[in-house]
Amino acid sequence: MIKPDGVRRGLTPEILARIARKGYRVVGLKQMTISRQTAETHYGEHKERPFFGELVDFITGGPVVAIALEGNEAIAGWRAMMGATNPANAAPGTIRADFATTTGENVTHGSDSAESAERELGLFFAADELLA
Ligand code: RTP
Ligand code: MG
Repeated sequence: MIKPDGVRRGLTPEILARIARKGYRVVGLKQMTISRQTAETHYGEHKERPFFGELVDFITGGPVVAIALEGNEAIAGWRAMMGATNPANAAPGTIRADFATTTGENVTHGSDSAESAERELGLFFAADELLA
């Protein structure tokens, strides 16, 4: 997902270009505004954390671009392309190192396991919005 800060800053084409250059297949692509309820489900694992309210405010605060990617080891590979959660710790050349300065606004999200990818794809896409 391209988070609201990335969309607002006009980074969508840059990020889609990186995905294309990497060689992933985009099987779903949608610009949307996330409801509070969806955001709270999406980030449910963090609901006891002190930053949860801020995180939900942020992710619902403007349109995001939801992207369904397919490719060899795409979950780990996309997380590697994003870099560390805190941009200060992200390796040079990663999206967060190149385009972000704070953990709170770190431009992109990536599912962290096959289980979370399946859950999140179901949250953001209807079956007929995904290519076979
Ligand atoms: P994401 O879920 O957004 O792809 O990021 P991630 O796996 O790298 O990091 P995660 O631990 O899942 O945290 C989710 C998002 O919450 C915000 N966060 N803020 N203030 C803080 O200490 C803090 N820690 C995490 C970040 O925006 C992070 O991407
Ligand atoms: Mg996460």
